[in-house]
Amino acid sequence: MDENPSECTRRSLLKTLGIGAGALIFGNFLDQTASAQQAPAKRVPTFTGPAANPYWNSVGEMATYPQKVPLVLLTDRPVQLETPRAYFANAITPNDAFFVRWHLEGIPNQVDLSTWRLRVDGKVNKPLQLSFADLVNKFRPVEYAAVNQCSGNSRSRFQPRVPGGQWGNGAMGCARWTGARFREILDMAGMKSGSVQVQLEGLERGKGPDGMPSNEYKKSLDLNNPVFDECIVAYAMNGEPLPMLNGFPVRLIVPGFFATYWVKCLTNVRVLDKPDDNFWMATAYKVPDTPRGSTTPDDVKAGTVKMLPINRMPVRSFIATPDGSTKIPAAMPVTVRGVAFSGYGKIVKVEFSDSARGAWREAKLGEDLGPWAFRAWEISWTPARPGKYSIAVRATDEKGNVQPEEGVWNPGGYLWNKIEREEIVVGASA
Ligand SMILES: Nc1nc2c(c(=O)[nH]1)N[C@H]1C(S)=C(S)[C@@H](COP(=O)(O)O)O[C@H]1N2
Ligand SMILES: [Mo]
Repeated sequence: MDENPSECTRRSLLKTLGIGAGALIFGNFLDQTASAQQAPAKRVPTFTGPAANPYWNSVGEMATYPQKVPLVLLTDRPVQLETPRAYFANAITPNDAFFVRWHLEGIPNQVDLSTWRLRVDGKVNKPLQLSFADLVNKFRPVEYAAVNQCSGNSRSRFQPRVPGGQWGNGAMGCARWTGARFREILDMAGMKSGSVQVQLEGLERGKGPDGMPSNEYKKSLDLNNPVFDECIVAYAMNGEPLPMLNGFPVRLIVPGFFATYWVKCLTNVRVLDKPDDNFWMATAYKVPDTPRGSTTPDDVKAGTVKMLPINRMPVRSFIATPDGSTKIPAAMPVTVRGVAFSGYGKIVKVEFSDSARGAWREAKLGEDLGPWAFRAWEISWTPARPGKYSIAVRATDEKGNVQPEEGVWNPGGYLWNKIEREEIVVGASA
């Protein structure tokens, strides 16, 4: 973990934000493009053809939102956008291609930093109101790369199907996050004894999903969970201000944990002396307390399944390329590329196979960006003869967790991590 991001990044960030120059307003530039909430999304034609793989981004429409390249549109109220597959050939996902997911319809499209504050209250000795400049200047900056993955990533694979956004594999991304240690902020406020959780809330309001609350999205973290000391309140993403849609001005980073806790546009931090029982903690984002969080519709109906708040992300790996859109001739080497990650620690091995019955070969791992980041990998593959190949990868993490062949099932559509096979057609040699 890099404790000393270059001063240069910080200085340029403060410059970008106009801090020091007296102009503390940021976000107005969105007015010149479109507001995520008021302007209709610009629609561009879908990519179709051989690249349309049933296991990836098969939703039919692309949309452009402020500060974003065209992304796969799941829903526009609330905004849910998926990152196209090709971006997962690299360990870092660019800000403008990073997926987007909100629960409420009324999301902020600008934030005035001259009045915005991060409030810390509840069971504390000294409530705080920190400005953006306070966060940047009063705390030692911490920087690390970490994967943000939606709990429902790959939900469209579930059989029987479950309600919720029918994501392909693109509800994930990895960025370098820079920010202040959450623990240090809470130490400044001084938590009272008997505190058990810290609740997080962002700036958005408005209608929630059908049957779910409006005007609030609140998540809480256990103070005694070791992840607590790893959390940062991030004010930079890949060395830049966070895009509005990804939580400008600050969001919480909870490395190794699913994104539901990574609260965006964070503005209220409340120390609690009893466990949070709001809908988003007590009802939503719960997983069965069973191996791999898997159960059956019958057991759910019988009401016998004990549920727990979702937490760490199981080990996963993905092939970004080839994706079936380019012709692959036999007897020619192809470089297969992708990423792997685990919420339980560093990736130690990625293996590739080109047949459902075939042996696994070890891929070459790319740069190590730390335990919570995507680990890029690549391998050279030479399909000997024309025909159909079933290609797949599987990753192993430092705890010895390896991706299994079997899927999971739970009512929320969470924790998908099985090995995914893909059919590739190889043509006659050139
Ligand atoms: N304020 C706020 N933060 C939020 C959410 C939200 O609805 N509101 N959704 C969470 C969920 S479920 C996901 S998947 C991630 C999505 O992060 P992204 O939009 O930056 O990709 O944000 C998390 N943080
Ligand atoms: Mo999510």
